[in-house]
Amino acid sequence: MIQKKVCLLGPTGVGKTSLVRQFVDGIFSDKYLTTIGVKIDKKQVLVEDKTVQLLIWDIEGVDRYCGFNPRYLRGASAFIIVVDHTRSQSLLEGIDILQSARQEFPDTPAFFVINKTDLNCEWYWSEDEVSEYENAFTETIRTSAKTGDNVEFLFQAIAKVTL
Ligand SMILES: Nc1nc2c(ncn2[C@@H]2O[C@H](COP(=O)(O)OP(=O)(O)OP(=O)(O)O)[C@@H](O)[C@H]2O)c(=O)[nH]1
Ligand SMILES: [Mg+2]
Repeated sequence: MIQKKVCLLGPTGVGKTSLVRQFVDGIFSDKYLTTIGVKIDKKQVLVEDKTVQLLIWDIEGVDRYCGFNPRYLRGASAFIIVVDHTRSQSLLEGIDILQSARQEFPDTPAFFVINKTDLNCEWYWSEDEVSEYENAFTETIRTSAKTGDNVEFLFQAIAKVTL
């Protein structure tokens, strides 16, 4: 079977772990337990008659004080950079994270995931702002780990680019 490593990266608390839980176990919790280090999950997806085993590396959130360990990204077939659409600052942080990853891995496909779309917020980014940033990414997908909206679609799209 084909195995592909994909890495989830992003600021803290944007919903990386929740996206994995929703995709792998079909569950969502409102509780917030921050990830320390990295947690690896597996799930098989079917892409055009091929079974791909995704090894999903859920990496601890990046914040002002603490970057991410670039060694975690080694051998990844794709990156997923997650941001929170209710926190406009997280978009800028997401771009910084992409740039750091790109320094060492310039050619790895990177998906831009705008999560928590089930929540309303007063600080919606303008479409112009977002599209300016989107250009840096392979694809942009809006998700909700809570409702499950687009979660399956995201990992299917990821599996597809890794082949
Ligand atoms: N409403 C809503 N809440 C979400 C969603 N995704 C995550 N959350 C909540 O946001 C909080 C943080 O979620 P996590 O999945 O732990 O975030 P994380 O990015 O893994 O955080 P770190 O491991 O600290 O980097 C939790 O309270 C989740 O319940 C979503 O799509 N919608
Ligand atoms: Mg986490």
